[in-house]
Amino acid sequence: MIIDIPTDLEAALIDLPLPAWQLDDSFLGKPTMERYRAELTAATPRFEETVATLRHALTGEGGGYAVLRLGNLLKVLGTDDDRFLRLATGFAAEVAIPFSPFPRWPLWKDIGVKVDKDPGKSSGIGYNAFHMDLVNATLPPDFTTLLCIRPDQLGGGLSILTDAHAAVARLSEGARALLSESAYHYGTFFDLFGVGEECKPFPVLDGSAPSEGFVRFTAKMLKRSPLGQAHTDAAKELARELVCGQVSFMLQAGDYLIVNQRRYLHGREALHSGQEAVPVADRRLLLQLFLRARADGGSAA
Ligand SMILES: O=C(O)CCC(=O)C(=O)O
Ligand SMILES: [Fe+2]
Repeated sequence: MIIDIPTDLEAALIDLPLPAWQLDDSFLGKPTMERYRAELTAATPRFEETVATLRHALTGEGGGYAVLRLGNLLKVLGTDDDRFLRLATGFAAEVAIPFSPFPRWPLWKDIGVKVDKDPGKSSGIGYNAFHMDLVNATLPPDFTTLLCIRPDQLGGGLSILTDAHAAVARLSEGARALLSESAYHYGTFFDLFGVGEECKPFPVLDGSAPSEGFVRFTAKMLKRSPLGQAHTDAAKELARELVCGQVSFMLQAGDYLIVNQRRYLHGREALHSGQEAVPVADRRLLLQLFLRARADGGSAA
């Protein structure tokens, strides 16, 4: 779902003096969240309206992801300082608590374009297959968010999304049974914060009621993790269904994609060929931020 910011809200946000954020153990600090909320809600009643729409798109019936259009704000505020990022952080904090699972990284993590990296991975140039972020943690982030600063100027890198539970519902009984076994593993787990322990091996389906819980899946494990034949086949069946149900769209500069990881999986189409010729400073750039749901599921800062 696409959410535009009403013009009068945009105007009110541009001049808002949000202070630099403070972290508390890798989580956005409570004083920062309270201050951002106070400033944002005082600026205009339209803020709370937009936030209500956003929450509904992410957690309401049939929902699971949203794109908040912040392009005009990006255009006016630029990226020379953090003013634009503070506003995005303010919106994010209304959904859940921003945090960084990588203690040595800043709160917002750069996803640029590296032509010599594994193409299927985060800042690679290839197809980044359907996955959830931090799939091998016992407590993956409830939301993953991607703020587009620059799209691929050559026209590639579409974002792809798919309803994970809908795909599971279309599987055969046999595939579902195999995916419920602790037979899957992916990736390394090193120096992470706020996401629990390493989960290895893990079941893709954890036995919670249909449409609840994570579908702990990454199609990348089909290539990168050795699995038995039956479990591989079941995972391939799921991967096919995920692709059948996919939507894809191009994030524009300033678009802020928020994904509820308990409902949707995400990925990216390959960037357009010819990235080598694009100066690094002009290449696609996303900023990634993770969110942890509040214990009451609500919005109290
Ligand atoms: O490049 C993208 O659009 C998505 C990247 C991604 O999903 C990730 O880094 O986890
Ligand atoms: Fe991802």
